[in-house]
Amino acid sequence: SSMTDSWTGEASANMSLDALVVGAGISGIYQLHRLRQLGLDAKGVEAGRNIGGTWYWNRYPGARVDSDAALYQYSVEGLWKGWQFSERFPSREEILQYLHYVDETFKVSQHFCFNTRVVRAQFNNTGNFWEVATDGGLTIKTRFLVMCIGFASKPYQPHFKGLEAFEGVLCHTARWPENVEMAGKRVGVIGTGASGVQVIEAAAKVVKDLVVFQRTPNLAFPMRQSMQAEVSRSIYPGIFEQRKKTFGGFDMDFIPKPALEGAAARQAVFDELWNKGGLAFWLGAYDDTLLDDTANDYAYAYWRDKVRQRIHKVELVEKLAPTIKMHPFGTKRPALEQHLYEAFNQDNVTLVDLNESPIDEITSTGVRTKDGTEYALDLLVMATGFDMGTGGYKDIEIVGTNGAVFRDKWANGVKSYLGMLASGFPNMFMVYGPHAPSGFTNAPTCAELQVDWITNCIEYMMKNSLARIEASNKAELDWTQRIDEIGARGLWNRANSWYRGANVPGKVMEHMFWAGGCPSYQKICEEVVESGYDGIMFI
Ligand code: N01
Repeated sequence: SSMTDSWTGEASANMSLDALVVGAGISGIYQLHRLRQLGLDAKGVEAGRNIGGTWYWNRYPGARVDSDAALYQYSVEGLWKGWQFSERFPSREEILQYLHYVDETFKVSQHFCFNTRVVRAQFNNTGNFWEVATDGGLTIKTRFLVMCIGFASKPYQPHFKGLEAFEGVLCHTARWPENVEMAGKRVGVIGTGASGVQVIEAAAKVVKDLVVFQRTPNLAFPMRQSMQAEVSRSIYPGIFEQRKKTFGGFDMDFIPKPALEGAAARQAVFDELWNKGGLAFWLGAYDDTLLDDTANDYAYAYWRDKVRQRIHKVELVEKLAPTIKMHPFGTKRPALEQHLYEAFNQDNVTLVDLNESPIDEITSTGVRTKDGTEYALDLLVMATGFDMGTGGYKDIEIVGTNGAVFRDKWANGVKSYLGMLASGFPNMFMVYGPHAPSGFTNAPTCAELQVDWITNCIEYMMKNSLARIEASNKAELDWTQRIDEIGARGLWNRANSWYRGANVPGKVMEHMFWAGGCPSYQKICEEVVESGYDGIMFI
């Protein structure tokens, strides 16, 4: 599975593929495997130098997953039977090892052209194929174009005044250079999302000084990391079944009771969820937590009081765990922490509250805030997240029927059918992107759900000699409206989260993902097939 024996894109000028997969992450690996299994002439392109997607790019120290290991893998029998993660929440390095292990079976990396970015794709309206151009000058004709670029492929970095003047090392968590070490350095971190939390924990152990620039505290949960003994293989089929039946595609689900059930019972339930660790306190909580403000307050108060016990610098208590929640609990994707609050207790760690004193300017030597304080830094880490959902798509010039450009189609908001198809852009599929459960679940769960659907759809087309698939305008409008309605049900609207595009200034504020849970999403996708592909036009 090394890149040396991979497809290099030769002879692509005359190449006519059945399918081209864009992206060699968790969905792209599985998608290419499934299409080749069908006997299609399918290949892939990937901007990175190797497989891994998110796990290839996000090489900041401390990167690890927030799903239990058993859930964070493909449910393919031949794979899980032979693999064992060493930790409950595996590290980036071990996930990459896993993906290379997968590749020994799927053998897809040899069909990916690495170090190659798709810059343009134009649909040929009479021939019903895509003509794809890459940054390296390849052109590839393909019947189907399957976008497996995920929802976090485009990093977001705010434009601070003076950024180019900084003489130290500047790096985004998702573009960490290979030779940058934090040990002994003066390190600044802007952003306290999941990436920020992990890099802060890793930095606090080794740096000389750490300065964290915080705008919003992370309502993080204890990860409760542990080494994993050999897991009995007999539990896996059950776990994968459960994954299909729960909101987030995890092995837990909301408690079908209101949090108002009574203080004593609630305390016991909260204690249990808290002790379980991981995302249990979120996806295993009372089912009104994300819908009802009072229920939400109970969860927040429990979290706040737990966390406060660990904060020893009095001046940080209100900043890290405020008395009153600043947004409803759980309406931003929670991060998992291992020793975040202990890190803030260290003498060499400083928290700068950007609400009190925003960043005024980046200087040649560090960061200056509005109150005039200068923080001297050797390394400035941007843990500022991603242009979620749409960013990766907008970077590519995708031209559909009648010259329509995809980024224009989405300029005023995402429009799709099932998050997989778009009207005006025939024969293009999207995996793990906007309008799907993506942001609420994890990659293997969502990828399997969508990739299996897409593969079955393409198989159906082959069997029926169909050359072209396209979502109808009406189906797309209905789906988009449904995404909005379901998003509007909960407390989501009250948080400036990437779920709603709020993290990137100027971006359309909208519900970007299907907030109805994995089972309902899967059911709808199945019903579409059973109805004879309702809302979809074939030629
Ligand atoms: O990005 P984020 P992320 N000035 O958008 C701050 C997955 N993931 O890379 O909250 C100052 O969450 C911003 O502040 P605020 C996971 O799904 C998973 O951390 O907007 N600060 C925020 O604190 C996750 O949710 C794992 O006020 C600015 C931070 O930057 C998703 O990826 C690990 C700013 C961005 O946080 C994204 O996480 C890592 C500005 N101008 C990622 N602009 C695990 O599995 C933004 N910020 C554990």
